[in-house]
Amino acid sequence: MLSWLPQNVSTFGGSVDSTIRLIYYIVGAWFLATEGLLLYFVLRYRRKQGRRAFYKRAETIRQAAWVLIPAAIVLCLDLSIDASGASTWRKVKETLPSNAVQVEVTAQRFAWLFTYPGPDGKFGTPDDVTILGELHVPAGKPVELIMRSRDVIHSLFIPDFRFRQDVVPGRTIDAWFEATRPGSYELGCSELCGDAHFDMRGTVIVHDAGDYASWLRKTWRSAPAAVQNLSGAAKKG
Ligand SMILES: [Cu+2]
Repeated sequence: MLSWLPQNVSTFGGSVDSTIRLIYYIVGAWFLATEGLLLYFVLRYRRKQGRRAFYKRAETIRQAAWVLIPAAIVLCLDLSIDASGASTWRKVKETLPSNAVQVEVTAQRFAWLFTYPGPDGKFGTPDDVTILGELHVPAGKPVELIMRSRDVIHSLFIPDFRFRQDVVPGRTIDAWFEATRPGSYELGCSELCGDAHFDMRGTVIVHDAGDYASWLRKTWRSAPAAVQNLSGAAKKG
C-alpha cells in the first residue's frame, strides 16, 4: 500500500515509516468513513416534496453522544500518533551515538561541502579534507554530521535514510544516521534557498568498512590538490 516510499537504508528509517504508516491508515480510514457517511446522508435526506429541514439541538446525553464519542475516538487516535512520533523523534533527534564517525557539513548557496578531519582526527587543522557534493560514509556505523550554514537556511535531505535536518546560519547543529547497506544514494536541499537551489544535489556513497578505510587513505594522499579544486568549484556555484 505504501510502495511509493523510497527504499529504507538507515537503522531508524523503519521507525519513521511505521509512524507514516500509522498516520496513513488512521487518516485513510476516517476519510472513507466520513466521506461515505456524507454521501449517504446527501442521498438519504435529499430534498423531497413535503419534507422541511429543521434545526435540532443536542439536548439529551444520547444526542450529544453522536458528537462526543467520535471526538473522543479521534483524540485517542491522535494521542497514539503522538506517542509513536515522540518515540521516533527521541531516537532520531535527541540521542547521538557516542562512537560515531564525524563529518562537518557546510551548506552554502549552492553547494554542500563535506569536511573530514584528516589523519590527525581533528577538525580545523591543515590536513582536513573538504569534498564538494559527495558524502562518503561507512555502512553499519553511526555517522555524526556537524552542520553549519554560511548564508541562509538550507536543509539536508537524504530520502533513502529518512534523514532531514535544517541547517541554520549562526548555529551548529548535530545530527546522525547509520546506513545499513553500501551503495550510492541521492541527497538534496529541501529548503528553497535561492535561484540555483536545485544545484544542491549530491550523492551519499556508503562504503563497506574495509572500502571506507581505503577510500580515506586515498583521499588523504591526494588531498591538497583536491581541496583547492573543490573550493574553487564551490565559489563559482
Ligand atoms: Cu539550499
